Formats: sequence, structure tokens, C-alpha cells
Amino acid sequence: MWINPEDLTVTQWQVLNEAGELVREAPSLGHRQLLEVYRYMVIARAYDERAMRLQRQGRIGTYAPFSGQEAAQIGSAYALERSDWMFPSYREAPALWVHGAPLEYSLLYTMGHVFGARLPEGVHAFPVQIIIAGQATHVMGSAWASTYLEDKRVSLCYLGDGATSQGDFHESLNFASVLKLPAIYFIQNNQWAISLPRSHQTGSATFAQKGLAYGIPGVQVDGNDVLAVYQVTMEAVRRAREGKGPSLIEAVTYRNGPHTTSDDPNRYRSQAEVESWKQKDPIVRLRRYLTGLQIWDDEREQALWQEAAQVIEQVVAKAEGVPKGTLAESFDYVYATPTPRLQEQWATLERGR
Ligand SMILES: Cc1ncc(C[n+]2csc(CCOP(=O)(O)OP(=O)(O)O)c2C)c(N)n1
Ligand SMILES: [Mg+2]
Repeated sequence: MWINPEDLTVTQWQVLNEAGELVREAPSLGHRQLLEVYRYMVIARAYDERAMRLQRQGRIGTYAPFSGQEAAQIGSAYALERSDWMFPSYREAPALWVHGAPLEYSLLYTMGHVFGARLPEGVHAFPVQIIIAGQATHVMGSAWASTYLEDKRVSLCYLGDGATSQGDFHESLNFASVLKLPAIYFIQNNQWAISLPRSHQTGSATFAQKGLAYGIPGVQVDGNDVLAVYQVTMEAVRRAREGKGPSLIEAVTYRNGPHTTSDDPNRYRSQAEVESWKQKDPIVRLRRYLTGLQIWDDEREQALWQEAAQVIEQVVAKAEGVPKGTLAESFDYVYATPTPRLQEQWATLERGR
């Protein structure tokens, strides 16, 4: 008579095990695409390491590192068409990059430059969302617009484990299900919401099942397995494009670094935990697979990291070459006509000079 959560079994989807061996059939990606995905992952890691150092040198502002989450982000973004819409949070530089946003925009963003939040024309992504789960409502609105316009676009938003406790998330799921919208809720369960562990975040056994009460299918995927992430996201994209409604994906992964550069994770998590996740590193796993396919070796690995360093050097030079913004600029692009409150704030600022 009772519907019991214990009766639900969720099996984590995996394609590549930690040794980089196939545990089931691989998605249909050719060698060229596999190498492209690996290149994205390595350059993203190099970017992250460099950005951490730039912050310590005072060259960028507060930074939210993503190291450890490359497979979750790149595997999912790779499944989208460039014409689809992406709604990122503050940790998604790699996903944005795969979706066509030049990396220097992410750096500009952390420098507090307004243009960091204003992506080039033709990049179908919204600005970084800092308000936890705010983008869940946007993804729903965007997917609704696509239904209305019949443009066959899919809208995907990235959310953290913490975001699933916000009302916006639940309201959005309900709308998306009732209206059968082409929306994808991609949850990166990186085990922590700042210092709050996953165990304190929810009483649900998984985040994958969060959509069920709303009538939304869900899947839990090994978020450090880029092939598995790509495969399940492709499935969600197909469903959305065929008009079958929204999907929810939980990618189980780990944030290797601090929440942001102003956080000290040693105060709330053990070194043993961090070490255990290093064994599951998404980059190492794909490298092992590529090596097994005999399309990768040490020489290529070295060359790729050298290329990554050069790419990042150019990204830094481009971002630092953009003239510093003015404070006045932060009032632009908010409303076409400034509201009385904005005018008041501006006047206060002027008086304080
Ligand atoms: C509405 C709202 N409440 C609180 C915060 C402060 N805050 C910033 S990040 C964060 C934790 C989010 O954790 P999670 O959703 O797991 O994402 P992660 O940072 O792990 O990627 C919180 C509470 C915020 N930005 N917005
Ligand atoms: Mg989290």
C-alpha cells in the first residue's frame, strides 16, 4: 500500500571503469572525437591550475575551481548541439568552452569584467549564475520558449547537489514535467555544498530520483566517466528533441579543490577522502582507455600538456589585454532604462567619490 523509497533501486551507469576498461558498449564516438574530448579535458585542467595561481597572484578575483569535474562537464556539453541552450553556474568554465564560449571570457568574468558575462554573439549560453538554482527557472523558461517556437532546441542547466534543496529547482521540475518541456537538469553531485556534505543535503538515497515525484525520468551516472556521461546526456537530448519531455541526470563526481579560493576544505573534509577520489580521476581514466586503443602514448601526452600551456598563455594574455572596466559600466546592461533604485545607487556612489 505504501510507496517506500527503499523499494527503489538505482544502479549507477558506467561505461569505463577506473582502469579505463570498457564495462559495456562504448558510445559511438570515433577516434577523432575521443581525442578531441581528451584535449578539452586536459586543457581545462591546465586552465584550472593556472587560474588558481592567478588568483593567488592577485590577477583575478575569487575563483571556483572545477578540477575533478571535467568529465561531468565536458561529456555533457559534448552531447549538445551548439544551437542548444546552456545555463551554467559559477563552476562551469569547461562546459561553456565546449559549447563555444572562448576561455578568456571565463577569466574575464573572474576579473570582474562586465564582458566576462556577455558572451559573443551566437554562443547559446546564459551568463554564469551565482544564485543557487536560479538557473533552474531559466532553463524551464527557455525550454518552454523552444516548445512555443518549435525550434527543436534543448535547454540544459547545471546544478550542484546543494541546488536541489532550493525551491526554484522543485518548481522548475514541476513546470517542465507538466508542460513536457525539452529541459535537462544536470546535477553535478560533487559531494559537497561548500562545507555541507552530501549526507546532510538530502534524505533521498540519490539525487537521480529527485525528478520521479514530478514524473521526470532520472539516471545516476559515474560523473568521472566521460563516455558514460556523454551517453546518458545524448539519451536525454534525444528524448527532449523528440518531444518526450525533461530528464534529470545525477553525475557522481568530486570537487578536488576548495569550494572557492576563499575556502579552506581542510577544515571540513579529510585528506583520505580527497586521496580516494584521486584514484577515480576522470582524465587518467580516459587516458588509460585511449592508451589501450593504441591512439595515445607518453609522447603525445607530453605534447598535449605543452600545447595546453600555450593555449592558456594566450587566454591569459587576451583577458589581461582587455582594458579594465569602469565602475560605471556595471550599471550598464542591467536595464535599458535605469530604474529609480539604480539611479539612487549611482548617485550614492558619485557622492562617495
Ligand atoms: C540562493 C543562494 N543561497 C546561498 C548561496 C551561497 N552559496 C554559494 S555556493 C553554495 C553551495 C552550493 O553547493 P552546490 O549546489 O553543491 O554547488 P557546488 O558549489 O558544489 O558546485 C552556497 C550555499 C547562494 N549563492 N545562493
Ligand atoms: Mg556540490
